[in-house]
Amino acid sequence: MTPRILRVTAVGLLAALALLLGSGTASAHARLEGSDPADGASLDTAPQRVSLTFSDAMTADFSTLTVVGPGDVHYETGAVSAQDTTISIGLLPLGAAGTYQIGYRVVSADGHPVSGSVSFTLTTAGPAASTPTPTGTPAPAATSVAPAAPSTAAAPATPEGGGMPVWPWIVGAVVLVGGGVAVALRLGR
Ligand SMILES: [Cu+2]
Repeated sequence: MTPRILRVTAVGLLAALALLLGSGTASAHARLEGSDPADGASLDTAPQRVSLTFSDAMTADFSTLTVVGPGDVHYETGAVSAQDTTISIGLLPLGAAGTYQIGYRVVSADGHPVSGSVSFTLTTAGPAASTPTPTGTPAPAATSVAPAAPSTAAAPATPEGGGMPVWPWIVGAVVLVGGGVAVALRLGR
């Protein structure tokens, strides 16, 4: 092996390493880092908007937010808006006191969908609770199945389990062995 080949193999090894290191960070899923209202918060005033902050920059495309209160009533209104790492949606006037669940489904920068929910408690009935609601009619059970999991049919999901390619390791091993041989040859001259 000539020094030129040695140099070429060294570049190859560095490229393989960069690919390995790079794939570790680039394929991280977006993580929920916070919300407003915070998960588990108790509020006596109804918020007019909810927002969620993630570990990655978010886009409104393919992001869905739902806010579901007592009786499986939805309160989200308007479109999801995104700014940097935060997505938010407006709320209709909240109704009964109780638990409200903020459900989200977003797509990570690496294309993987991420979903989950946080919840807050409204301790004082919101403005909408003062409007007369039908009483004495028990709500039919399970009219809406899984309200917190809206589907975005167009989410560009990439198959899970593709994982890290094996070939950079093979390239790296071959290059290491080749480099070792070349160094041994040079030293032996
Ligand atoms: Cu991912």
